Amino acid sequence: MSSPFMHRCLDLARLGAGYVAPNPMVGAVLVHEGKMIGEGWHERWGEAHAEVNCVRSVLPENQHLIPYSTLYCSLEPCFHFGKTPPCVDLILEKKIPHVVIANVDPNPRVAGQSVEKLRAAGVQVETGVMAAEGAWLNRSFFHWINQKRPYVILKWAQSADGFLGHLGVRTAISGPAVQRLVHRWRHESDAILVGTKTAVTDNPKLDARLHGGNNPLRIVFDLEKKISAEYNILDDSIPTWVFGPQRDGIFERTEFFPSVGPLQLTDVLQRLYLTNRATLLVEGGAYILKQFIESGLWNEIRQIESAHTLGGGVPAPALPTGLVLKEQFQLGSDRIRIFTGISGQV
Ligand code: AOF
Ligand code: ZN
Repeated sequence: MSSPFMHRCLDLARLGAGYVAPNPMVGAVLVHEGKMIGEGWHERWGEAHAEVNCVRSVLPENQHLIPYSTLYCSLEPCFHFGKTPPCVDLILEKKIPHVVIANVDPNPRVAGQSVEKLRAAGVQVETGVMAAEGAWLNRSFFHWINQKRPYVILKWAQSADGFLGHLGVRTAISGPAVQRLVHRWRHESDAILVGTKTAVTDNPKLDARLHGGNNPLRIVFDLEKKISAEYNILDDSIPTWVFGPQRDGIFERTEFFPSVGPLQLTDVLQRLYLTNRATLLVEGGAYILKQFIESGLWNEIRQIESAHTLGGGVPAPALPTGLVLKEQFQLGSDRIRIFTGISGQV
């Protein structure tokens, strides 16, 4: 069931992308007789929730309308005292008679209790309005809460003839518009991971400078100490985890995790989960992507395909079977396709 007001909530929610994780992105609007009199969203982790910002935005001359209005929220209002008081109590205090919700909050501290409390107080509550769109928007949060693991996005750019690049040489595949998009994806992720070869061949900074906003944690595998100190990833400018032996030198933001035995991707994911990181973006290269695909430890694939051919090089990973194409669009001469696994894996 589509609703223009819930649509607006979801658009507002999205403005929090990259700033609220591991919290969900949430938007709220207050509607009186078909007119919006307030709107707000959860803007930053630890700060006011969407409902609070929405109620605060109502102009003084409209405040008397609040007890006759409908509150649309993309997520069930919270029930708990977290960093802010419960939104459910704000709704009751403001005597809002009707609440429309996209998704019930899977957080065990909420989990339907606010819906019950509102109904018990005589508030009319509808749930499930644009629930699929809400669940897609907050797929990382839902996965992180329900599966106790970060949501893993595999990203790669390939030539029209299916190559990631020339062996051992930094190879430009996609155009400048895609580069900016990838920096947005980085900003929206909590961590980015690359393998040793990518760190050495491409020497990426793995920051979000072309977009701005937050830089995610950088993660690199360097089990055999092949990345020398001059590489960007070891510049200590951004929090970084290196899975490999400790290095000499003074590091303030770089942590080393010497591993005993072969590296377990599940250890990395567990460490991310425990440090409240809900989205991991894996940026290659071929070997690392294959490891994630073969172990089934992924949720989404973002494949960028250029219109140009390379004529040879490192082959792009084969797409797993049974994918669902969720979104596709063109940026310059590049095609972007976003897939999930057959179950949606959300
Ligand atoms: C809402 N409205 O806008 C959001 C909600 O640490 P806290 O206090 O910010 O609480 C975070 C939890 O609250 C989060 O895990 C999720 O269950 C819910 N998020 N709830 O009523 C909002 N962002
Ligand atoms: Zn709340």
